[in-house]
Parts: sequence; C-alpha cells; structure tokens
Amino acid sequence: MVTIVLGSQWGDEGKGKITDMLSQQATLCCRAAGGHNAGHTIVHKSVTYDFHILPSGLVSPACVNLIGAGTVFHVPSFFKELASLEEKGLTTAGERIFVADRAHVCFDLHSVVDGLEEAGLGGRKVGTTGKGIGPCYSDKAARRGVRVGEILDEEVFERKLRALEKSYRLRFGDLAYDVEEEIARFKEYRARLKPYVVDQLEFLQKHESSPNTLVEGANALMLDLDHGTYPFVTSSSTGLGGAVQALALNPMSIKSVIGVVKAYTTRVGSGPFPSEQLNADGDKLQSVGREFGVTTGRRRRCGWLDLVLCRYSHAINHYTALNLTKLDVLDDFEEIKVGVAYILPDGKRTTGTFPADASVVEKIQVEYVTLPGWKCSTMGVTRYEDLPPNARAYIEFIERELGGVPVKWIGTGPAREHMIARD
Ligand code: 2SA
Ligand code: GDP
Ligand code: MG
Repeated sequence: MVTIVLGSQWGDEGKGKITDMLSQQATLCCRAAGGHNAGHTIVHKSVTYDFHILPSGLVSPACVNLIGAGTVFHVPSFFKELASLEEKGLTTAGERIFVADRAHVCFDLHSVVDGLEEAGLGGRKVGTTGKGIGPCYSDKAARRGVRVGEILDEEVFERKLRALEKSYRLRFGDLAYDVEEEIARFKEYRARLKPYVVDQLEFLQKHESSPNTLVEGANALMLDLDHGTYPFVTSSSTGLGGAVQALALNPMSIKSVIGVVKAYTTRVGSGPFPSEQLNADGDKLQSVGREFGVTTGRRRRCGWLDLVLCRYSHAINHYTALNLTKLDVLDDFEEIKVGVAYILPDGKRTTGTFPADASVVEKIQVEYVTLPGWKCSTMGVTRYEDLPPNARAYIEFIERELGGVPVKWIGTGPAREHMIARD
C-alpha cells in the first residue's frame, strides 16, 4: 500500500519531517519529481539533516530509497549529499539509495542556462533556485536530454552532452561553461554511480511485497507546472498525478494522500501571493518561523493561511488527511487571520477556484476571518487535548472550511517527536 506526502501550498510546509516520521514504518521511500532545488529538513536526536535530491526516508535505517524516473538528477549533489549524511552518522545510507535509469541528468550546463534565462526575463524573473531545473526538464520535453542510464555508456553520454552544449552555444553565444571539464568529471562518476542505477520497474516489482511504500513529494501544488501559478512555478508535476506518472503507481494501491499544510503561508521566489503580509505580521511569521530557503538561503515571503488556495489544492490532490505544520509559530499572535474567500478584479467572489492567470491572481483581494490567538507555548505538545482551546478551535475551523478532511497530524516543533497524531 502506498502513502503519498504532498506539499499543498508553495513548498516548505514540512514534508521532510512527516516523511521521516512515516518512513520509520516504511520499507521503501521514493522521490517522484523535482531535483536538488528541493530542500527538506529533518531534525532527529539534535542532528539537522538537509535533504535536496535524496529522499527523506534515508534517516530511518530500515528504509530503502529510490530517486524516481520523474526526477532530474545532479550527480555531484548526489555524492555530496550522501557524504554529508554518512558524516552525520547515517553510515548505511549508501546501501539504501538507488536512482532510476530513466531520471534525467541535470548538468552544471543547465544551471548556467537557468541563470541566463532568468537574466533574460528582467523584471519578470521566476526567482528560480538557479539549479538548472527548468532547462533540464525543457531538454527532457524536447527529447534531447541525457538520462541517468546513459551516463554508463561513455560514447553516447559524451556525444549527447557535447550536442547539448553546442545547441545552447548557438542560442546564447559564449557560455561560462566548459563542456570538456564536465565530461572529465563524469569519467570519475561513471564507475562510482553504476551500483546505484536501477531499472525502476524491476526495482519496484522486487519491492512489491513491501507492506508500506512512501512517496515524498517535492516542491508543492502551487508550483506545479499545470496547476500552479504559471509561469511562476517549477518545471515538474508536483501533485498527485505527477507521483502516479513518475513512479507508475497503481492508483488502486494508494492508501492515503497526505497534504502538508503550513499553519500560515510562505513562498520563495517571485509570483503572486494573495495572502502575503508585507507588514509586521509577515516579518514576525518570517522570523519566528525561521523562514529561509534550505537550498538557497533566500528569505521566504510570509502571509496568513489561505483556505481558498488549500481548497483548490485539495480539489486537485484529493487529500485523505492533512498534516498541519508549524502551529507553534503562531503561539505569540494576539489574533490570527485566515483567508476564506477571494474578491476577483471583476468583483466576483470565489471560495474554491483559483484563477489561471497570474496577472489576475496578483489583483485578488482576500477576505479574512479573524480568530483569537492562544498566547501560550504549544512547542513540543504531543497530545491534542493538551493544546489550548483556541489552537484546537483554529484546527477545527480549518477542517470545517476544507470540507471535513481530517487534520491527522499537527506539527508543534521541528523535531521528529514534536508532532501530535490524532486517531
Ligand atoms: P526552480 O529552481 O526552477 O524549481 O524554481 C522555480 C520556482 O520554484 C520555487 N522552488 C521552491 N520553492 C520553495 N522551496 C524550494 N526549495 C528550497 C527550500 C528553496 C530555496 O526548501 O527552501 O532554498 O530557495 C523550492 N525549489 C524551487 C522557486 O523559488 C521558484 O519560485
Ligand atoms: P519541506 O521542503 O516541505 O520539507 O520543508 P522545509 O524543510 O523546506 O521547511 C520546513 C522548516 O520548518 C524546516 O526547517 C523544518 O525543520 C521546520 N519544521 C517542520 N515542522 C515544523 C513544526 O511543526 N514547527 C516548527 N517550528 N518547525 C517545523
Ligand atoms: Mg523545502
């Protein structure tokens, strides 16, 4: 049976933490999409682990991990991250990680092109992580990408990478990139990488008897290429459909789809953000929540919880349960606002749909409900009944507004044990 963990907002909801928690009971944990743009933080036994391309299931010693066919794979980051985990004591991580031969190789070339494309956008920059994710997925769609399995064939690999570099040179002229240097580095990676590369289908069939498979979503629904705030999105399918496609999941085997919802909203990078608070409340959410990008260190933009966005996200991802995270960050607010409806530029009111056009989203006025804060610490609370009544009222308000989808887990701090699990 499969459990899928998905980001419901613009990312950084705390997917890594619940994936880590659930992976203690999982035999297999798979990343479906995205690349080393993702940043998933896990805090366990006072050690902080930052995951980017590796799945968060690696902290659990019995969990085998797969970087799936829908991902883009940056080889130097893979080895660097693995070494860092091993240094932090996860000594068997290298024996429990595999990568699909159909995943696409994200080159340093892609990162250079990412920078050039962003520069070309001037004031309409996407605000990417600069990791080359967009150009890599573009090459995949244009059928000229290099796949992980092809790294193992030196001749094919070098021919394809040189062709790629040539096509970009034709487009951009001079590039701050040396293709021969990258080719030379792969001569060393080739043998090192071989033991990790698998045929995904064979691998998954071998693990078919795994009682619990976990899929870790990267990025989040509002960054989805089709359903997100296009063009201010990432270049992969970050929702339920993307996970099914990337890992060829049997839809009938999906036991639960967990939507991870931060108790407020953050966004890193450009693009519309209706409930953003460019004021003292936003600054307080940012500083108390320590909202900085895990991959780039960028300050995250902050605002109130937006239930119109969450309803839209739920309508697309069909969550069976939610993990509300970072409740403790709201501990010191006198009042807490929650967005419940949008007033669109034409005056129409909506509670569940989300406009496709980013320029329309930019002009949305949010209608808020103000709830009383609880003004006491919830940090580390593990039992629902130990939460202050106003915190419980906040959670139950969210459940009602989202049509009854249960908030099954509540995050009350960064560590694995800082979590309430409700029956
Ligand atoms: P990209 O690099 O092409 O995927 O960027 C496109 C947009 O997607 C956003 N994006 C993210 N948003 C939130 N978190 C992400 N991971 C890091 C983190 C981000 C960081 O966990 O903190 O460190 O800055 C992530 N990755 C991509 C990105 O900001 C663009 O808006
Ligand atoms: P992800 O990309 O969705 O995995 O989330 P990130 O790791 O990018 O960002 C979430 C941040 O919040 C990390 O620093 C986590 O350690 C932290 N975090 C997760 N859950 C909680 C929580 O319930 N309370 C607090 N205070 N921090 C949390
Ligand atoms: Mg993150």
